[in-house]
Amino acid sequence: MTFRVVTGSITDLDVEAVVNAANSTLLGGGGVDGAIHRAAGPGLLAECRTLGGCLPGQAKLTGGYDLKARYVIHTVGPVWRGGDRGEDTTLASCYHESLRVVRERRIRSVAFPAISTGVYGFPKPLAAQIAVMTLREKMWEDMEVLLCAFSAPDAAILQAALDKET
Ligand code: AR6
Repeated sequence: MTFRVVTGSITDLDVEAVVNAANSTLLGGGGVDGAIHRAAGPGLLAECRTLGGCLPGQAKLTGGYDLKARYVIHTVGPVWRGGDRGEDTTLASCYHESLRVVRERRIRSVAFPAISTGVYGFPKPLAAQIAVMTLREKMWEDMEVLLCAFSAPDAAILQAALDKET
C-alpha cells in the first residue's frame, strides 16, 4: 500500500484513475476541472453530458480519453460557508465515495486533488486532515493513493497532515 504526496498537475500523472474536483453540473469549469477537461479532450465532456450531474459528496466515473489515466472519477466538494453547514462531512464523503468507485472497478492506483480548497474556499489544513483520515481508514492492500498538490506550499500542508496522522 502506497500513500504519498506528489506535486504538479494531476493531468500528468501515470495512474489508473484521477479524481476531478467538479461542480454539480459535471460540465466543466476552472481549476483542476478545467485542466482535466483540456487534457482529456472533448470526449470527456460528451460523456459527462450523459451523467445528469452529481450531488455534493457523491462521485461518478467516466473514461479518461486523452489522459494517461484510464478513468476520471468526478466528485463535487462542498462550498465552504464557515464550517457549520456540514462541509467536513460532505468533503469526507467525496473521498469515501470516490474510493467506493475505485473498489468497484478494481482500480489499483488513484490520484486525488485537494478537493474544495480552490474556488470552493475550504481551509487547506482542515481539508488535508479530512482527506488523510478518510482515505487511511478506507484504503486496502495493494493500492496506490496519491495526494496531488498543485504547489510546493500545498504539498507541505498535505505532507504535514500525512505525517501527523501516521
Ligand atoms: N492539478 C492538481 N491540482 C490542481 C490543478 C491541477 N492541474 N489545478 C488546480 N489545482 P479547484 P474546488 C488545485 O478550484 O475548490 C471548478 O471551476 C488547486 O490549487 O480546482 O473543488 C469546478 O468546476 C486547489 O488546491 O476546485 C467547480 O466549479 C485544488 O486543486 C469548482 O472549481 C482544488 O481547486 C470546484 O472548486
